Amino acid sequence: MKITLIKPNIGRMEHSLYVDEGRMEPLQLGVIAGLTPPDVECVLYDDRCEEIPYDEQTDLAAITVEIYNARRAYEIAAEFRQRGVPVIMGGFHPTLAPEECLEHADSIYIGDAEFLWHQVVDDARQRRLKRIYRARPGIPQPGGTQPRRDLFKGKGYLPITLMQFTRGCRFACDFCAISVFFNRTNFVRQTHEVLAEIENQDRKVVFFVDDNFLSNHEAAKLFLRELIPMRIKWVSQASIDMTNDPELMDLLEESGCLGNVIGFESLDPRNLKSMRKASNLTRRGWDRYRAQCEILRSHHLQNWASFTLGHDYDTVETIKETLDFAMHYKFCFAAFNILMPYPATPLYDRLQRQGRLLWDGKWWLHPEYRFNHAAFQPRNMTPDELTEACWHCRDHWNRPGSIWKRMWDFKTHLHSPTRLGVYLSYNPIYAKEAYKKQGMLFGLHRDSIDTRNVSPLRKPFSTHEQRVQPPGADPVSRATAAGARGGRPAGPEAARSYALGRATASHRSAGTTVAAASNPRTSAGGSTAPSGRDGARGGGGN
Ligand code: B12
Ligand code: SF4
Repeated sequence: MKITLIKPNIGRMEHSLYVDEGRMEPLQLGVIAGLTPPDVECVLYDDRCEEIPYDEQTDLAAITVEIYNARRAYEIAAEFRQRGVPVIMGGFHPTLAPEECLEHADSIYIGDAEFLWHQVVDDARQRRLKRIYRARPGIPQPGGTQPRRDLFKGKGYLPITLMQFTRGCRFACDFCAISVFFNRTNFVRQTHEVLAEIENQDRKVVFFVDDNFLSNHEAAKLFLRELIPMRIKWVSQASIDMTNDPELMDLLEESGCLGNVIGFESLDPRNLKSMRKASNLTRRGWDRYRAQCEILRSHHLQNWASFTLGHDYDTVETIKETLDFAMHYKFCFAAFNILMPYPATPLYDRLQRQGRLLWDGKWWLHPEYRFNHAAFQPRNMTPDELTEACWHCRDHWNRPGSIWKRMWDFKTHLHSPTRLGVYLSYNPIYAKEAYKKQGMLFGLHRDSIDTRNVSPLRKPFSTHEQRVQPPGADPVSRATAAGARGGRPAGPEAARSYALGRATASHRSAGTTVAAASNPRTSAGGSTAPSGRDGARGGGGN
């Protein structure tokens, strides 16, 4: 038997496939191949960098699906199914939006592959796949399953090994898909199994892709003590409450930690409270992360600050202040992400109840939705203003002058040649990808997914409305009133700008071009497509 493992791309530039030059190994597919009995042949195709040979013989296509690549995943599934190849989808999106995925696959897999994949393989051998496999989340790779890293060779991934120490997180931030998927639980691997996996690969730089590497401080300390003799350099993702624990901070430094993705999310404690970001609120009182940032710097950590922007107390001005904050602390990287409503999260449910979801409530399926555009009606600005404010931060952050200015920190980037190397090699890559990805469309074919029936949530309206009531007014009536008024007129120039997407320098400086309707099948209004670049990561995590 042969199984074809697929990692879908997010989408396309205006007229061609987007090739992610900062792509990393698709660890989940390596793990699934590692769980597959050796008599079954596994091949891996990564849509981010290569053509998928649909006509090659195979017995099962197994696709890993996240919300951002769902539309593309459905297109890929359709190709296989047309050729009679059964398709199974697994990952975050099938787990959090199973009914939608079932419309596009023969079978869906809920939860972690470790627990029922063997049954999928058996059923596939007998050509009796079930419609749904319901597995649980749990300790990753129990028994020391080794990912099939040989499948990653020759695909041009960044030279960094992806690995897991834990999965899940104990916190419950209201926008976070992790918290829902893992039900606020953090699952920790056996230390000796992780150490064996480090020994089994040949790189000295590891990215622990944990949702919150430091969710459990005591487990992390035990692991870090054992990690010190391995003499590797590593990065991960972790919550900022690490700075409350001096012993943990020392161990991070001693074990070779170069830095972590940290969810700062917001500089306004009212936002942090309303999103339930417990990890970021200290009893010491609010000092805009000053104490935490100094502790991080004193351990020479090169952090990747991640912000979610568009919370209810945010304004255009406070969003722009986030850029000043990030520049002040000279973070290694920063992601200025628009707050995104992911299905099954408390944030999504709240915005849905309040009638504030845009793009028919399913932005990830909408043929006109573009990467890094607002997908809900913010409280204190229009969706376009939110999109543009985030673009402003992202654009300024990724400019060469910014990279140059931020480099001058002797406690972090200039503390050692390795750190400077990381700073100088990865900043240009991420900046380039950020500019490329901004405003990208999802999927390759505009009409491949029929969105007429995917809108149980609300009638579409333009994303272009102006603020119509003062902050704090009922968002439902505000959004509806704004929708009824429609947006700025969309003329031929607007249509052209939209077709061009982001691309031009004048778009970058103007920040705004008028775009097409929120749903071309049902509306003729306009929306805004700012040009620009993307801030790499975020939308939940740590
Ligand atoms: C590392 C990581 C990244 C890396 C990239 C890694 C890579 N290889 O390319 C970076 C930092 C670049 C990144 C970027 C982004 N990421 Co990311 N990322 C992660 C993270 C933390 C870990 C992924 C991982 O490798 N995990 C280890 C593997 C083994 O676990 P897994 O993927 O969950 O797979 C297991 C199960 O889900 C299941 N499974 C998965 N697929 C399949 C398929 C089949 C057939 C079966 C049976 C089972 C199965 O079994 C696997 C083994 O247990 C996840 C969170 C998470 N826990 O997965 C977020 C996550 C996937 N990312 C997310 C997002 C939003 C993004 C960005 C869009 C952020 C942004 N705004 O730019 C970008 C773009 C992603 C893209 N598609 O290009 C979201 C997706 C939300 C959602 N609802 O789908 C997640 C869930 C984080 C979150 N907090 O919500 N990301
Ligand atoms: S955002 Fe981070 S800290 Fe909050 S629940 Fe998600 S992973 Fe945990």
